[in-house]
Amino acid sequence: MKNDTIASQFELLADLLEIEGANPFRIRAYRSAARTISSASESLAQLAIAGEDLTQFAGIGKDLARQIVEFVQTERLQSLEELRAKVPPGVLDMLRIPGVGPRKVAVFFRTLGLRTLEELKAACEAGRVAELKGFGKKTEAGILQNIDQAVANAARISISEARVIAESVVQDLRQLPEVLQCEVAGSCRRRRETCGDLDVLAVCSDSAPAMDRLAAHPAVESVLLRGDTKQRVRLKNGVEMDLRVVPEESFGAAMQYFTGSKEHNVEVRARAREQGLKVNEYGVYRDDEQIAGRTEEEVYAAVGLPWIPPELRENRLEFRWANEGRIPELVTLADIRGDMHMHTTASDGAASIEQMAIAARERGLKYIAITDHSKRVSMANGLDEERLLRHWEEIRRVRETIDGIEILCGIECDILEDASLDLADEVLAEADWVIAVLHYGLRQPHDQIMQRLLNAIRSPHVDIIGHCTGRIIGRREGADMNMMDVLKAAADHGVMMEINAHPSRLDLSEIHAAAARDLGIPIVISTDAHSTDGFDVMQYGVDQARRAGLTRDDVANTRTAAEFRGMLRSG
Ligand code: DGT
Ligand code: CA
Ligand code: CA
Repeated sequence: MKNDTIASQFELLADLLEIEGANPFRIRAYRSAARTISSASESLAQLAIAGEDLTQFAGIGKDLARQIVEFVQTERLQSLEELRAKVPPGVLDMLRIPGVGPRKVAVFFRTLGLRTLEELKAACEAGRVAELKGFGKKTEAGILQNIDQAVANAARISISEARVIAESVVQDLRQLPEVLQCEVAGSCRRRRETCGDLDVLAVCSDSAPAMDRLAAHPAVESVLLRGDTKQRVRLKNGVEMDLRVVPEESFGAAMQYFTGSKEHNVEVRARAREQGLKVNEYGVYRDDEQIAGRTEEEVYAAVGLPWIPPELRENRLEFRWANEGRIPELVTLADIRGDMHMHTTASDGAASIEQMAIAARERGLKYIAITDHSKRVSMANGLDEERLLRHWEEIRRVRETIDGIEILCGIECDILEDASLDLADEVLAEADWVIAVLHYGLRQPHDQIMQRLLNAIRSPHVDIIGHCTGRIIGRREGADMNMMDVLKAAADHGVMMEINAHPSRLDLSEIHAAAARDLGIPIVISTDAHSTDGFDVMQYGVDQARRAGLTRDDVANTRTAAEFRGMLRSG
């Protein structure tokens, strides 16, 4: 269990307490514990399991230590369950509105008695929020403007959250002797950026134990519907999950059908029809005879198609590739050899250069770039020229002491609002690796954003543009840019493009990553790790690359360190 998972429980506890109107000291204690936990470099779960005294951490007293152990051992927190029972899930959804925190939500819930986003919207429209003490017309208008987005987001979760829950359910169900096969389907299997609900399929000798087991899973809040072959549950995070029990001879057909996408399935069915066949979730049929259905391969083969990786099933290019017999061999996590974007304690990371390098080596990486923030990002303790030069010296020192991994001296350099770079050219010229990024002024007009990106691309020191659009999925739109023009400039100047693997960014999108590949731009998949756990997100970046149809050759950090260095502009 990750520190962030534990920390998020205490953040949620603090939010719920604040909404409840609890003692501010208690709320602050939980928040500070959450911060301590998420920035700890050791695994709290491992310490808890080893029986270590957790009160050694600042801000963690006896009671909190006991709760951490409880959560690590049972995946539940009694205190959290009790609070959840008092606050309706729709009230927590209000926290997803930009600019609305627990203090405001407390007023909506306790003063106005609002229980859902819809009720809050109606209250704003009726002017009741503007009348509240400490609010006003401007706040009310802001909420109204953002609430529809929050309604849309409330219904979808990130791919990382989806995968953790879906895979835990599947592992759990597979333990039952009555469960013969069990897999995740739907958008989660296609690795979309977000999932609206989760779809799980199983073959069972008896479906009742599987349904009981799902109902008892720690992530499940309640059972919404239960039949002989289908159960729908509501999860604690607000999304729903379907468990479908299908006959063994239909498992492949059901996987194919429920993996989707709908658009992909429409085309599969059309192809089947052309051959006088019928496809549904039970199998492929000629007249009334089932000719395939047990495996997906069989289903695709029966309609004259090769098996298509789920990440490509969006009815974009996969059928054309299938016709031409060239479904790409997609890049895999095992192909990745380097990670070119990460932070240390020099800026806002939780681990030292050494700790990051060792953790990267443990994950099998052969090279990394340390890329702390530049000075504009003052709240992340960004580095000015002088500190950066000293930091690089430190990196070179560490380099001498660690075998088996190359460490490049890098920097994540802000592209300032006036389109200049945050650090002097002489210093950037000394770097092994410069990532240029937009952090501030993302809402500037189109022309200014383009000016900034194009200026950075023209700088001879910039190797790559990081998280190009600046979007935060579900929370913040990317900057207003013409991506094709950005990519063309990058191709002209030999600048690479990053797929930022963090599940809240996944920037480039799969569409933009495919466009970059078409222009011959080397793509680098990077974790942007802020701790040693941060390396774990590489898989999500690889999934995004797979959805773009990228092969190992398209991804620069699958190369050896020497090959990678040979691809840099500076040579
Ligand atoms: P989501 O849940 O919005 O993230 O996206 P999906 O793709 O998981 O969609 P979902 O859960 O509604 O359905 C799962 C799959 O089942 C979907 O990708 C294709 C298949 N499916 C569901 N309903 C239909 C339908 O009405 N027609 C067709 N052709 N396929 C469907
Ligand atoms: Ca789904
Ligand atoms: Ca579904």
